[in-house]
Amino acid sequence: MMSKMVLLALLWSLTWAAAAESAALERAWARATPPGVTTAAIYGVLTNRGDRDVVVVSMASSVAKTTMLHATRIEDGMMRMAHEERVSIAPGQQIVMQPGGRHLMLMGLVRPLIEGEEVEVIFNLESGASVSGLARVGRISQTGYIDD
Ligand SMILES: [Cu+2]
Repeated sequence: MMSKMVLLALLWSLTWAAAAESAALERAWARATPPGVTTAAIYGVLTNRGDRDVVVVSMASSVAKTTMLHATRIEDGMMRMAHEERVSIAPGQQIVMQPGGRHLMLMGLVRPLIEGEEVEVIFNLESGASVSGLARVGRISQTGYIDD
């Protein structure tokens, strides 16, 4: 009787986890960083695969003290970056992070990003769930995601 209840609880939690896991980070990449550089950007596509809005409220990465979403705008001919605190993605929609546009800004790198490695990024959602993904680190001169 007890084990049946535990099993039911486990099944319920698995179902809940599957329903919450409704977004995915794909084609994520970053450039390797030269020694001494303390900031980096991660690019990629975050897609809402679920049937309700996904609201991203914060990000984290083990390689940086601070990770946040930045938008890039041109103001008076100057490129400026603005922190986006809360981003809502409707079902089937995505946010595209690419050079010159939105990006994940890593500040206070705890170590350089090394070409060939993968860096984990975590998106914390308003629901309390989180989505993690891996960004491939390419050359310092890389301009986009490189397929296998
Ligand atoms: Cu930035």
